[in-house]
Amino acid sequence: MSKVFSCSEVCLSMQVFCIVLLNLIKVESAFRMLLSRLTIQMKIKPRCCSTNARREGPVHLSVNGREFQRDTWSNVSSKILSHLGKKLHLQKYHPLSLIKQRIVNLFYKRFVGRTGNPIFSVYDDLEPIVSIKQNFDSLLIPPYHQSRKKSDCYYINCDYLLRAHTTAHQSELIGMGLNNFLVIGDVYRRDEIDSTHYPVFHQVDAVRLCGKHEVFRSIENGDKMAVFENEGERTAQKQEAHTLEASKIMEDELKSTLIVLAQDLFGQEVKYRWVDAYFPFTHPSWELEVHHQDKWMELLGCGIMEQRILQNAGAQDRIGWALGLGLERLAMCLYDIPDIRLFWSTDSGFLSQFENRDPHDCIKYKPVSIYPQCINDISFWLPNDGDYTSNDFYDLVREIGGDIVEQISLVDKYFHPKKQHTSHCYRIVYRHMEKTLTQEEVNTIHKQIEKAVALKFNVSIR
Ligand code: FA5
Ligand code: MG
Repeated sequence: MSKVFSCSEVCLSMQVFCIVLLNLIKVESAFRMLLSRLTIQMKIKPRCCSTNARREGPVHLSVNGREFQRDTWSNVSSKILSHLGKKLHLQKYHPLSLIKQRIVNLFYKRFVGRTGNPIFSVYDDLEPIVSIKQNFDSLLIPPYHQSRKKSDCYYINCDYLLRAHTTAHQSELIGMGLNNFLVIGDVYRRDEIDSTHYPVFHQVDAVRLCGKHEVFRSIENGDKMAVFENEGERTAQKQEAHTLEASKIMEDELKSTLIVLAQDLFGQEVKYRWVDAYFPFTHPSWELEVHHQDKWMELLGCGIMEQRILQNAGAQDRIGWALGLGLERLAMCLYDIPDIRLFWSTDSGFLSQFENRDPHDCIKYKPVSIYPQCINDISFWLPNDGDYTSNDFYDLVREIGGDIVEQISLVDKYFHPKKQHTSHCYRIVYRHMEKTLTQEEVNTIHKQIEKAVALKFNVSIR
């Protein structure tokens, strides 16, 4: 028997049906939306990364107080990152800082404005974290150039890396309107490991841009000459945009500056040679080599800046030269430092050899012993006669301690207002070149020094 529904029952069934249908439609549209979002996300690739470059999960990297997302390009280790804040070139009396000052002084002296003031400005504390654009694109380095490879650089992720050269800041500084500047800082490269290579080293870049009047300032009828030419040709000697005259004058200024620099550092008699080179950001390009200890050593790379870089940075009415040199190689030659790792040493036996020295002093590094240091302090009231100088004390210590005294420094001065007496505290660092000194051996010598001080200066040891 067929079931007959009442009118109210039919209405209720219809209502339930409609609600179920509506809910199904809602679920379906939500599902569609989710699907379309997923599709969009899958279609968008990260800006410069290869497919799947982003790693899954929120893995972050903290560098210099900034947070970066890790991806498959990230290859900086915590060991490399630990070098970031060291800034050896800014540490007073560090050998790299001494050489840096010498180079800066030369540029200050050689390039002065109408009023006699230096025209070069110095940027030695720019952040070493740079973008792909800064390190490569802005310098016209081709997309598949070897220097961009993950095997050659320290990448933070696919967008940022630790600068591989100080040239990374060139385009930005020109864009800010600068014409003459030096950039000095730490650079990071994955390279072989030996006594002359270290993954972190220091470079100086110099850039000089000149307008027409500066280029031809010392040429008769210079105002009739041109820096640029239309439909010019690129040859081994010049770029298509430049006249041969302008390019040659800039080349001459660049090369003569660098010869003066080489002579300032290595002496007037230094033997040097120019070697043709290639950089994507300069043309023509050269390397300067100097003859040192029977070997030719590459000191720097340089050239006439690619005009397209100047155009992109808004300095299209100027022509420029640029150079980049490594500070470690220079310092190793000048100071006879045998191993590049020594620059990172915090051993006072190394650092004290450069302390209180002038950038223009001739300093020759003496190898530090591999045996440990022993440190003892000595304090005494100074003699009342007023003739005493710390050097008197240093001589006496040298006389008694001989070569096992590696370093002496005045670590504390104290003036007693009632007694009107001054006291000095000196720290003596003992270290033998051929053996480990025992504390007992050091104490014996230290006692002899105390006795000699008391006797010679007629003072009492505190
Ligand atoms: C460059 O880094 C270019 N940016 C230089 C440049 C700037 C050229 C502006 C033209 C215009 P290069 O990789 O050759 O070039 O390095 C320049 C200098 O850094 C070298 O001449 C050398 O003195 C030093 N240098 C390079 N690699 C090392 C290293 N692994 N260890 C120590 N010093 C290095
Ligand atoms: Mg080179």
